[in-house]
Order: sequence, then structure tokens, then C-alpha cells
Amino acid sequence: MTEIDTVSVTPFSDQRPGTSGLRKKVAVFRQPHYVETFVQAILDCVEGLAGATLVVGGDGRFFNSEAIQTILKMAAANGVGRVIVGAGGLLSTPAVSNLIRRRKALGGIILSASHNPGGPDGDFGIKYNVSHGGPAPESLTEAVFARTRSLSGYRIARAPDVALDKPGQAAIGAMAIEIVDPVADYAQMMETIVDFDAIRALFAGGFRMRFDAMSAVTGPYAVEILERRLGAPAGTVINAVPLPDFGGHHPDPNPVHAADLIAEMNGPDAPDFGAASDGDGDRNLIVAPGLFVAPSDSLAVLAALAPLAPAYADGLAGVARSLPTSRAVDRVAAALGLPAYETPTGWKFFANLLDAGRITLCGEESAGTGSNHVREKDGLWAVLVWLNIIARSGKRADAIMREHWSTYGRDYYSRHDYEEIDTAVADGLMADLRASLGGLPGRSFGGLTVESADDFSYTDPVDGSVSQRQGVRILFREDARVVFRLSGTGTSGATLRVYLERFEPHPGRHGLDTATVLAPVVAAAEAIAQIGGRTGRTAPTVVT
Ligand code: G16
Repeated sequence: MTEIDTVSVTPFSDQRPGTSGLRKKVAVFRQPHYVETFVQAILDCVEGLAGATLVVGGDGRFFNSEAIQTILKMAAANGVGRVIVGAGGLLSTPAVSNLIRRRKALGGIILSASHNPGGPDGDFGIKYNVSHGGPAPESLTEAVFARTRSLSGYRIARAPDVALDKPGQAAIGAMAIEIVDPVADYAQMMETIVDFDAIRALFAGGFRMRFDAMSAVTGPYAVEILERRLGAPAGTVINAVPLPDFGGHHPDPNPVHAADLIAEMNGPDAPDFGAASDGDGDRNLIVAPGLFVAPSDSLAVLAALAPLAPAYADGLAGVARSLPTSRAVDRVAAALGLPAYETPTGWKFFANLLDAGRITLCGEESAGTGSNHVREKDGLWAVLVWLNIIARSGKRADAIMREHWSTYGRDYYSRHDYEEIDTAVADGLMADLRASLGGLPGRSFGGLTVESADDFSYTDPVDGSVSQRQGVRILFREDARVVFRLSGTGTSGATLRVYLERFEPHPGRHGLDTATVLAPVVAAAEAIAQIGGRTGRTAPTVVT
């Protein structure tokens, strides 16, 4: 008989989930009872827990193993019937989503802080996904937050740690634990979506690719699929072993943190195709020889050409993008007569549209793209669909991108992040910006004239739920746009994100320098929001 301890706690006040679950410094999560309080709140708020199946796994970052053992013991103490956990405690975020759906689980708990750095001084995170496989909706995350502030104790089984090093079966009391190969189900699903034969033939013909797994969770998935199943040469995948501190790197697949990959792709003997993914495997970066593909452009290319992959051969039902993602995908949707939706930032907002069959494809500027195959963005999936498009079209990625611009026009795009600014300063900046919106239309800033300005509010077309204050957007008559919002995933101070774009229809002007094209939009954003004066920053921390 396994004994259950009920441990009294004083509630924490800082456990409100952000854009994607609860993300904090590791040191915060290591406070006594911190993980337990949040997990108990989840278990208290989820309906139908008794006897149910949960999926548990993480990106392998520092503290992953300890947190999983705690969750297993708490799940057993709270009446969960079965937990499916990845061997080594590893599961990518899209693999969790797939397992929840395939195994008809009640939900899943993902341990990750995504693209944020790991290690003892890095970040950690816990996120709950519901039975459709996607992130919990705001109604549930708010209920969890309320519960963290009111609960008085948690339940945990008094049991030894469970060996998770290889697939097999275990138990804590009456709760079964199934330890699964993290890659197997996911790889099998990919075989049903993309044309493996075509990609195999591509590699057999000498096509060279570099995939940087950034010492994060995607390594084992990429090695199995790209090298073992598709025949890419050994060594195609680099940084393939997941490390608790990601080898000291920042596992964010963007031109700044994947600089080595970008340099290789710009070099004299560049591979034919380059890609990377993030800490938990849901983000992707696509790089053509000599050409970085902006995530918003990648989404637009996939919208136009995904039907070359077997799963989308009948066409797409519709597409969606988050507010700050460029409008490139809208242009494809308009040309093809597809419904297009604009949602707030956060993958959870796509779930209802996918479930209702209104969209097949969705994506975000923050290097996330996905489809109706799971309810998370999926890094390796995006890379495989690109490979499928290259294999079936017979064209290189840079040619595909340039032809896309010729057909639809180019949305020059950049994001400026101002990290770790004082929270009060950031809140004040946003509040004043919101207050100024009514007076902006008609005014000119450095050659650009404001056409409209508002604070984005989203009404979910499926369930009618309303999400307000999701970002300030300013449209200029010159077909340019700037969006301002505060990040919901940072762990210290506030991060102001400024998203800048300008449309260029003429093919003769598609090879310009992005920073030069966007300079007037940057100047207008500065004049409107007074970022420098308020934050004391003369330049963004990160430009992507
Ligand atoms: C998460 C969300 C994404 C969002 C991104 C950035 O991604 O799932 O929807 O675009 O954060 O959010 P923010 O701008 O609020 O920092 P991930 O990969 O970190 O889970």
C-alpha cells in the first residue's frame, strides 16, 4: 500500500501562466513546494482526473528529471490511472501533443521553457495541454492561477523515484507508468504526412542539408527521421544530443542564436538547405543557401505549396497567423480564395480553428508553424514539409522563396526586442501608447502616414470568447505596419517587442536590405512610442 502524504503549503502569488505556461528562473522553481503547488493546482482544476491517462515529458533541460519524479508521485496521489512518459524524461512538445491525441489521454504536462536558456541559472517551465493536444485555454490557465493562490496543501505519494532510462512499464501504487520511446510515434506520424520516398530520392541524389538541433530535444527525432529513415548522410544533424544546459547555448533558432548555421549557409560551399529547432522542438528556422527565410515568409510558402505534401494534397481549409506575424500569408490566402484568420500571440488561439476544421495551417513570426496533425507548432514537421516541397518541385529553397515574392510580393519584416526593461517603464509605455491611439490616424511620422491604430481584440469565432489588449497595431497608408506588445514568455523584467513590416510589390525591389527598407518604419515606431527616451535604450537587445 503506497502511503500518500498531504503537505501543507502557504500559497505563492506569482504562478500566473504566461503566453505558454508558467516560465521562471530555475531558482524560482527550486523553492520548496513551488513545483508541487503549481502541479496540484493543475490537477485540482482538470476535470475527470480519476483513473485518467496523462502524458508527461520535457525537453531535457536542467531540473527536468526532478520535476518529472515529483509529477509522477503527485499524479499517483491524486488518482491518475496511467502516465505515459518519454524515456529519459524526454518528449518534444509536438510529440506530447501527438501522444495525447493518439492515446486519447485526458491531457499532458510539458516541462520546458522552450527557447529560453537552460542550466541552473537558466529558465524552467511547466505547461498543461488538454485532450485535443494543445495548450490549455485561458479559462483553464486562469482557473489554475486562482487555485495556486488559494490551495492549502498538496498530495504526494511516498515512493522511490521511477527509473525512466529506457522504455518499459512501472507503477506507483495503483497508477501505471508506461515509459515510451520518445521518437517512435512521432516518426510514424510524419511518414503519413510527407512524401518520404521523394525526400529519400533527394538525399540519394546528393542533396546536402545541415540541421542544427541546438543540443536540445529535437536531436534524437532529427537523427531518426533525417538520417535513418530518409537517408541523409550521418552528421547532417549537428548538436544532436540533448544537454541539460544546451551546451551553454541559447536554443532559440533565429539568426542571432543560430549564427553558426547562418554563417555556414552564407559560406562558399553552403549545403543545399539549412534548418534548426529550439529547446522543446516546436520552433523552426529555415535557411536557404545565401538567404535567411523569415518565419512569416516560411508560413506563406507553406500555405502556397503544402499541397505538394500528401496530407494536404486536397488543398487547405484555411490559414491563420498571429497578429504580429507578417501579412504575407494573407496574400496567399486571398489569391487562393482561402479563409484567413488573425489571432493573438499564443498557439492556444489556433486550437479551436483547427478543431472546427476552419484552418489546416497556422503559424507565427516567432518561428512556429504547424498544421492540423497536432495542436502545437512543430519544428521538424515544418522542415520536412519544406524538404517535400523542394523534392517535388525540383527547385532550391532560395528559388522557391524568390518565386514566391515575384508572385505575391514581398513583406519585408523584422522584430526588435528590448529585453529586461523595467516592468513599470514597459507598462507605462504601453499604457500611454494605448491612450494615444485615437489621435494617431492622419498624422505623419517621417514620411509614413497613419491610416489606423488600435489595440487588438480577438473574438474566437468558434466559442465566442473574447481576448482583449493583445497588442497595439498601427497601419500606415504606405502599406507598412508596426505592432507593439509585451512578451508573455520572459523571466526577468519586461520584454518589449516591436514588429515592423513593409510591403513591396515590385520584383525589381525584392533583393534589398531589410534594415534599409524598414528604416522609415523603425523611425515612425520610435517617434510614436518614444522607446529610447522612456527606456534609455539606444538600440534593441535583439533584432531578428
Ligand atoms: C510561445 C508561444 C507562441 C508565442 C511565443 C512568443 O512559444 O507558444 O505562441 O509566439 O511564445 O511569445 P511572446 O512574444 O509572448 O514571448 P514557445 O516556443 O516559447 O512556447
